[in-house]
Amino acid sequence: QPVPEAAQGTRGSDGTAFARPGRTATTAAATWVERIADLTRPDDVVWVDGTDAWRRRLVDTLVEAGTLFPLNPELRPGSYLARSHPDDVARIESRTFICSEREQDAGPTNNWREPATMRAVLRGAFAGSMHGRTMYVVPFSMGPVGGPLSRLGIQVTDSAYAALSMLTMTRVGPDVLRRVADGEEFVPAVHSVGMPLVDDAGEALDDVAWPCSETKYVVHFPESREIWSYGSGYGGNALLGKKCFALRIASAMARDEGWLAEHMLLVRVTTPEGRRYHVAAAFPSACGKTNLAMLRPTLPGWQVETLGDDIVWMRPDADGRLRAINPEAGFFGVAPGTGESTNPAAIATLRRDVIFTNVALTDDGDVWWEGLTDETPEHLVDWRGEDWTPADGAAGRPAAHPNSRFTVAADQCPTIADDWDSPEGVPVDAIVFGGRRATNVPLVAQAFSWEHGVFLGATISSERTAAAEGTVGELRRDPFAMLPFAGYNMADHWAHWLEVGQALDPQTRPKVFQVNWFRKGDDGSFLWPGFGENSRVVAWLVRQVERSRAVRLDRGAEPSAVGLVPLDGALDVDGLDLADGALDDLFAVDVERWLTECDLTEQFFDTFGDRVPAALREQLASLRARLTAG
Ligand code: GTP
Ligand code: SPV
Ligand code: MN
Repeated sequence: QPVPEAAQGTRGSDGTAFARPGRTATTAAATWVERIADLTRPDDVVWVDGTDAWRRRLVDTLVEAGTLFPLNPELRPGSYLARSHPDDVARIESRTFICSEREQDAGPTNNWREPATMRAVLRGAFAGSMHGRTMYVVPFSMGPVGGPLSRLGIQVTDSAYAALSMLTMTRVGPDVLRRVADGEEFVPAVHSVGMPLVDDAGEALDDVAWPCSETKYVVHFPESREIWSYGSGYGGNALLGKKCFALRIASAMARDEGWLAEHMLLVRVTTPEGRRYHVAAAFPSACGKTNLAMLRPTLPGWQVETLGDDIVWMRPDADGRLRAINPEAGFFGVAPGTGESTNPAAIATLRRDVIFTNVALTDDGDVWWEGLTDETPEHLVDWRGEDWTPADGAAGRPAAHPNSRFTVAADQCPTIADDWDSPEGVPVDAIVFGGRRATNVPLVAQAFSWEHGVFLGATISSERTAAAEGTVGELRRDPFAMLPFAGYNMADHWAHWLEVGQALDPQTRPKVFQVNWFRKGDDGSFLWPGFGENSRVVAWLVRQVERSRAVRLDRGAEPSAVGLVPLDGALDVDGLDLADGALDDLFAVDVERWLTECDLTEQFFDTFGDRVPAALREQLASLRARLTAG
């Protein structure tokens, strides 16, 4: 198929570049790219079409710049290590903005700026910000190209690392290029590391391996569906298809169009009888999505296949079923804690063709991080590029940054479902909300109703992790695991969930559950072994779905104050080596603590004023009534 006219002159046929979109560049995409180039003044503009030649070219550029270090090809073929600037290691929530026209539409959980004011600030920041650099134009698709739930975006970036990562995390290819050239709608996303290579006097400046700026902005205009990110090269700040588009902008689109964009993993569970169910689960950042997505069941006969590990787009179909796709094409997963015993599927995924960022380097040119192996190497180069020995670890300096990550194609995962990229997606049978809670929240509970399920999602609180700046361990509300990712008022998000529930057939509407792998005993250790053993919980909740559809006729649950919990014996703990009393402790409901939790929930709801749906206030009242009745 010939390249459309509008794309000619913007892209060399050999994949090489040239200065500016040519005279035939008349599409909205080309006009927009030209406008951004006029503002940011890169030395050249190149359209990236995702071919292998492009991948190689970006890798070569990054190796030469010292951004990527090639790993030992015998141990880790096709793989590279990047070390970020030590101040550019995670999402920066304090610099993330939702610039809706009205402040109340961003809501109390988002940083809001008046759009015109923010636009002026951005114009100042981006003016000349790419001077001396190449601007890569990366047209991408979230979701299979042309699929009914899929959307296009274009990221322009002066970071070859971001461009290369986008090739793995999203779909980039000549087909996408053709679509944007044909005038198909796209979300424009501008990214600059904010470190031009020419100063105001026109003098050339030295480049560094990881360019970034002290000043950072991650800005969203939900009404005009635009993204502007400045100053950071790391993860969700810079790979704009991910949190910026697929969650913040997409959640605003989804509100307007009757679908859902969520911070969820997606798996297919097959029972020993061969029946298949699909489970979507929302946990806050670094709370176990990738691990559950790649679960290897310890329960005999059960199978789990991976569909997605971070983001799910879901829409009610014509039959009133909720259909879900994973809009991404790769995993940007947490390295620390990923090992053969915890997540063997991830370890197998990482054998080749991986970009590792901020992990440690071994003396034989391979990677290492805390939790990869039981034994700690005697010598490493740590994530900052400094010599490291176990004594440093003992002194509280981890070899890998706690938010170090791997970037890898989804289809390298041995547990990936054959049809993981089917455009129509899969029907969702169960929705799970989780968090990291040392106390209170039981191992698993089922919501009494869709409304109760929305209440469980709305009231998630979780201990903070290293995925974003902030104090690790501090308990905070993270409703729907979307606190940092909602593109509109969180209370409206709850109302939207209630509404989407109405559009679903009650017979097949997903059952909703809450889980907590992180409850601790008095001695401070986890009560539940987690990881592969989580299959026991997954099996129970799938059986509950079967019971709701009369596939099974036995009883599996009994009511507690906080939800339906497994009847004695219904949760299979055969062969599990639990501490004495651990099972009781995992489900214990401490009424006093829960009533305190209710007070905190009321305070939390009050921050949203009258936008909190009445149904959720009613759920809170019912919870209190159940707690005091018991
Ligand atoms: P993001 O990519 O930040 O959205 O995170 P994620 O939810 O995909 O987190 P991930 O699965 O990478 O888990 C992060 C951390 O949680 C790792 O250190 C894991 O070892 C730990 N973890 C995951 N599952 C379990 C579990 O079942 N039990 C315990 N104790 N830890 C777990
Ligand atoms: C998260 O923080 O939830 C992530 C990593 O998945 S990032 O892409 O940086 O947002
Ligand atoms: Mn995430």
